[in-house]
Amino acid sequence: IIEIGSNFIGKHIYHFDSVDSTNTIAKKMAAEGAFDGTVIIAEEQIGGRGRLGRSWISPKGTGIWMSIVLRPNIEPTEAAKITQITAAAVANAIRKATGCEVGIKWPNDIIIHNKKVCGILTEMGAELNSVNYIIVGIGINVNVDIKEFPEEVKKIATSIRACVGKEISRKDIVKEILLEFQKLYLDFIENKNIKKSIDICKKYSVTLGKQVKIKNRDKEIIAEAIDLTEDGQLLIKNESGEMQTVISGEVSVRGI
Ligand code: BT5
Repeated sequence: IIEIGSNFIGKHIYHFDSVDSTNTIAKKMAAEGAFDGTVIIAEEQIGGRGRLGRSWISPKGTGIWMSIVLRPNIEPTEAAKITQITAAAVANAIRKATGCEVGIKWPNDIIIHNKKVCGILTEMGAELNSVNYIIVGIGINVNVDIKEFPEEVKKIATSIRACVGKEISRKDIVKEILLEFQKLYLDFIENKNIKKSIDICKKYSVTLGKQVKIKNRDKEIIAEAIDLTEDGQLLIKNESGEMQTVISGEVSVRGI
């Protein structure tokens, strides 16, 4: 347990050497009654996960691989809001701690110079219409050596070290993320909206105003990304000029 947490998010921090996936550990701990705000951090993940069964490369000692256990009193349909809160918190935190000008690619990527430096994986445990727990997983390439990545990931990934030009303390970044996340998350819990987070997501968005390709299951559409709704959904204008909202899915921004 490392002493970097605040009075709520990160009050209890569990630090592991090597795990399968911090999200899997967090789920298990949540099911066994872990406190709201518990944080799990690992030096290395052997089975780090992305969305839709994809894998997340998590080499030893150089990245931030962590998960936060949350127990909000919300409906399952609201879980996607947590991803937006997290993206806003991580973007703000990396900017503050490193000075790197990160952008947010809706819905779950933090990017630097058009390359992915962080991914977010939100998972949920729910019964009927109530959320039992939400796990938000955050993976950040801090001092990771991207040259060691497989060819297809190397092309799309970057690290904070590559941006700053030197090694950066992972602890400083974790600390900043937990503080930022707590601020934005409490605002959501107390005021029942995510306005502050959405404003940050809009400010740093690399998606808005661009042509995007949206893949959802078998369907694929080309559209223009117009705005984020107050719930954090993407508002798009499709090829026939109609506006519609997208809850989640694969979004590729043309040119990125
Ligand atoms: C994500 O999925 O971006 C969510 C990643 C969440 C990782 C964290 S680490 C702590 C916690 N525990 C876990 O097991 N997971 C969470 P997605 O949007 O599906 O993107 C996955 C894709 O990103 C892969 O298919 C690769 O192309 C690429 N990728 C894999 N590892 C990467 C890395 N380290 N840096 C940048 N891109 C990577």
